[in-house]
Amino acid sequence: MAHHPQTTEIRIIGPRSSGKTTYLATLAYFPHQKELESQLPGLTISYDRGSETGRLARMAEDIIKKGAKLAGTLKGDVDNIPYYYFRIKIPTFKGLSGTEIELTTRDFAGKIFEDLSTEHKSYEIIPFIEDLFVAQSWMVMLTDWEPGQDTRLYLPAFEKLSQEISDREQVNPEIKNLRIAVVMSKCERGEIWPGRLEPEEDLFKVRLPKTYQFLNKTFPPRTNRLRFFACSSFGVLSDRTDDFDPRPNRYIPDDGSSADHNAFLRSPNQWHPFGLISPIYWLSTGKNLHDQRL
Ligand SMILES: Nc1nc2c(ncn2[C@@H]2O[C@H](COP(=O)(O)OP(=O)(O)OP(=O)(O)O)[C@@H](O)[C@H]2O)c(=O)[nH]1
Ligand SMILES: [Mg+2]
Repeated sequence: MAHHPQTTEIRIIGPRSSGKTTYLATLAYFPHQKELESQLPGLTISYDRGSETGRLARMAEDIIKKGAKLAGTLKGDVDNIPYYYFRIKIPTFKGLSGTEIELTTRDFAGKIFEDLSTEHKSYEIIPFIEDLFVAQSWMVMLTDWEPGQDTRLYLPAFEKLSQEISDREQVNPEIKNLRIAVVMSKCERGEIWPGRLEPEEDLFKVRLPKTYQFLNKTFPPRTNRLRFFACSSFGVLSDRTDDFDPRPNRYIPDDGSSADHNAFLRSPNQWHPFGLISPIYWLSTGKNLHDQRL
């Protein structure tokens, strides 16, 4: 175990309803702590219960667990966006040395990511972009696989961000240390199952080809500046290998609303999220955690 915790500051951005707040609330509540404890003793997530992070955990308990969904995050003013602090301990396993991460995060409203791709909004988002560069790590959470989104929304937003990165690198070489985790959320969706997933090849390259090409060219894998991940805050109904029930742990209202944007947790007693910690681990250490549970 490392003696000095790694401190990592992350900004979470991504389009509306991509699952950012649900991700953080699930990370705070960590519903599968007990299951994981027996398999990975020493894995713990802690924070001050009385803080904003504690409020997140209570949102998971009072809203998500009861089969409702969180309200969309308001764009607000950059100074009013809360900071969430977590301490994540990861035990030594599978040849990876354990670590302790002191994590600071902020969750941006989806509207901000969407404004990145809109030229005439660029003035409004300057303070948010400034704040992105306060952190060394970004998590960009995406969810839509509709082909239109690839070129209409994601590509222009990433072009804008990478333009900002290269402009600022000229004057501040430290920005070369910035890492970006691009995370596909809600991956319990039937198209992919945990354990059969190579997010980069099976998901991003196929579903979001233009965005993928651009990112792969701008941040080539050898630079270790950008990686692709997949997660699900809801998970599937069972994650036991001897009783593999791959049904997504979600229900979709039958009012015709989009499955990608409007799902609820189905069975709170079988709540096994996956892929929540891997992007944080990589952002913090630059190394990959090859474990789908995490
Ligand atoms: N199927 C599924 N739905 C999810 C998952 N995580 C979140 N959702 C649903 O996605 C919708 C949006 O979730 P939010 O967490 O509010 O999304 P957000 O990115 O914070 O949205 P904004 O605050 O508007 O930017 C809600 O209906 C959630 O229940 C998941 O892992 N799987
Ligand atoms: Mg939100």
